[in-house]
Amino acid sequence: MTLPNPLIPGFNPDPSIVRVGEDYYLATSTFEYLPGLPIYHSRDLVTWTHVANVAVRDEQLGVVNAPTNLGVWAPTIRFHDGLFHLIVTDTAGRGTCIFTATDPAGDWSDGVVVELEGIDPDLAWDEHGNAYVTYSGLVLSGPDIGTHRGIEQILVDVATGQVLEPKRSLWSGDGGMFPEAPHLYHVEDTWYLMVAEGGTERGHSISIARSDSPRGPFTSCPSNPLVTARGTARPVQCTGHGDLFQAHDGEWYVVMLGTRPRGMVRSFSALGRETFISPARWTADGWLEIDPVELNPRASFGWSEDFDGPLGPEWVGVRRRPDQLADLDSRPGWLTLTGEGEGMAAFRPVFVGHRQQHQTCEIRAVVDASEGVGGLAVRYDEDFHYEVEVGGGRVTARAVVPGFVRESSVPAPETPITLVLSSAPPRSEGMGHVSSDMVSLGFLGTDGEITVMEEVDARYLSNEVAGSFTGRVFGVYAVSGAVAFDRIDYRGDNS
Ligand code: 6LW
Repeated sequence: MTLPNPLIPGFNPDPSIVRVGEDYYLATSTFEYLPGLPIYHSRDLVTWTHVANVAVRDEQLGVVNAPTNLGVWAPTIRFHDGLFHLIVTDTAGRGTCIFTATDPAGDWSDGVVVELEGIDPDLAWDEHGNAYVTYSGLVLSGPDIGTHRGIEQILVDVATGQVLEPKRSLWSGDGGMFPEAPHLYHVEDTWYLMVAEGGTERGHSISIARSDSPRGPFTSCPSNPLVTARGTARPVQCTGHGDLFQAHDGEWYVVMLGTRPRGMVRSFSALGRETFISPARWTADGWLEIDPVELNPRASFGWSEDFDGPLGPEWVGVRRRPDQLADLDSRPGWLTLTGEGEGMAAFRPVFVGHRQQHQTCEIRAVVDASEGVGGLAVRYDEDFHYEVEVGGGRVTARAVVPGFVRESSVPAPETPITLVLSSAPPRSEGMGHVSSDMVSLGFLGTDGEITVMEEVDARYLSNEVAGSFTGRVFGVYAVSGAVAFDRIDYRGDNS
């Protein structure tokens, strides 16, 4: 495996990929974050650029009131008849929608709704142009909420979203719980149905079946599961929710989600579910093989944002887009956020964030809070967040998990002030460390040295504890008044 793995670090679960010529486009889930549905682009599978987001307008998604964990789940991106299609479930808003674009790096349509009761919709066409939506029949509302009806399929008119025939049930894996993430592939004369089963946690796996028809009946592969990390000590766990594609050199791969838990046996995944890749191949008897996922982290990298121009597509907000919050004009070269009276516990915080991409990293933010209160935070959701805040001439370090707040405060040395938030493995003692990492909260003193105010066990900001389907997002926020940020510097090691 010469490709970097994670392929796309940071919370990027439920990946779907499509190749057109030598261009690869990949989309992942975004839940309650906006803009929704990132589009990553590559021409070599190594370098990936976040080129756009599908949902950049209010009317495209109903995420503004989405509870944590809901929102936008599991897209499928495909190309047909000269048009890119992305089908996805807006679980607490519009339901299942099909968005289209002529250029995935450009504007996407407002989306048409497909009436179905389920998640993880796939889109595939047969040689007659019939469009099949194959999905996981999880009931998300009403008296049957939580019922799992297995893998189901309908025929749709992709232009209108109209369902053209009653749903049918298909093969739903080999008995694992939560058969999900179905994808249909037509390879030579055979139709393959690939699914995830076992649940997206440590029991996750990928299975496949085949048929002469996209409608089935499907025969299960005797060597299922094709990939799983369950019961292993592999550094990449929870592998599943895969999408198969053929590279322009003819090689086959599967992108899928995985986690990189750290700590002793229990171990905790700070970054959430990330996008991984693994080579695949067809066997002589017409089945697929997928290699176990190998960890191959990129070399250390960092970046700086000086707010001298528009924010890039990688910046996210919570149930609101950054462009609805960020003022880049009042003080050129600075990002000004205006607080609304609540901090990071708000359902819709005044927060502009970025996915944490490394297990070990340091983030610095230069802040002028002379006219307000605000700071630098890392969040899992509104109940699990750690932050270092400045206002009223004082710096406050705060760690919040349900039912507990740890906080300390000291006079602020100067204005503007450089706030520092870092994540590092705990110092190993005895049998090594139980937690994933320690988060340090502090600021740069006038002597250029970092004053660490609090060093907090951060296992609680993980998808094993916080429970969110997302991952750590750090960023800057305002509580009250106008808070100006001159720059953010991010540095991660090769973790
Ligand atoms: C996704 C589904 C899943 O739609 O979680 O647990 C959902 N499995 O495949 C969100 O990632």
